[in-house]
Amino acid sequence: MIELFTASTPNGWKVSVALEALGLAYEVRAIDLMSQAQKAPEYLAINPNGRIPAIIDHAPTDGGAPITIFESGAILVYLAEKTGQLMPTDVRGRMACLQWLMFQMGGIGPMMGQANVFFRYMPEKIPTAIMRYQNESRRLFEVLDRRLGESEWLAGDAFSIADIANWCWVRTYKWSGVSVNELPHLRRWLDAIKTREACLKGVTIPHPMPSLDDDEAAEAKANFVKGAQTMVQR
Ligand SMILES: N[C@@H](CCC(=O)N[C@@H](CS)C(=O)NCC(=O)O)C(=O)O
Repeated sequence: MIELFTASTPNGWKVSVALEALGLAYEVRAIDLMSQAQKAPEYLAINPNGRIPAIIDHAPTDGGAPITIFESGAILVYLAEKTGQLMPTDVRGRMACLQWLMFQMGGIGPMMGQANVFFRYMPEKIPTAIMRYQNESRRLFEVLDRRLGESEWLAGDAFSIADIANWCWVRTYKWSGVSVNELPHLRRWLDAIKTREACLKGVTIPHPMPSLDDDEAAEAKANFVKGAQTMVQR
């Protein structure tokens, strides 16, 4: 059994989507980011970086003691290698998969994350900061669009952990105010992934998120933004 320490955010979804896609048994430990549960000593013993996600695999493949892993990209690689799924095994396919995973970890995630913070959460709106992170996110979207114009999936012919990692972030493009207009290949890929059962389920873990587009969810959205504003100023 795998324990998953997570919250309803793109980095958390990456792992719940992968666990769903792989059909692995897991138990969810919801971490309340607003109350700073991620900085509690008992959680820092699991993830010294004080962030979600993290996992503990109580039945690792080496048959040894439970293994604890933090950093969503490392967790995705671990799960793919544990099951022999969602990552090609030939050297070219494996490297294609890892390079698009790293592209998400080092580019899409940090840039969209900062675009969200400056565009939506920070009470002071600093135009140069907003522009910098939105422009960089859009540039990275264009890189993805070109790749997806030549290949059905990021790693090649098959859906992989690289698609999961990038999709969990790119699907939140409205949160960071970045457009996907005139990116037909990216939109084709976004639409293709969102109907997959594992993806639909994975993004409701640990809780379904209020749609940030939905007027009926206006109150939930206002509370969410207020909580996030408090968090980013700590
Ligand atoms: N590089 C890390 C980033 C993890 C991360 O930034 N997680 C966010 C949620 S998406 C978090 O825990 N934020 C809480 C905080 O900043 O205190 C990963 O991919 O696992």
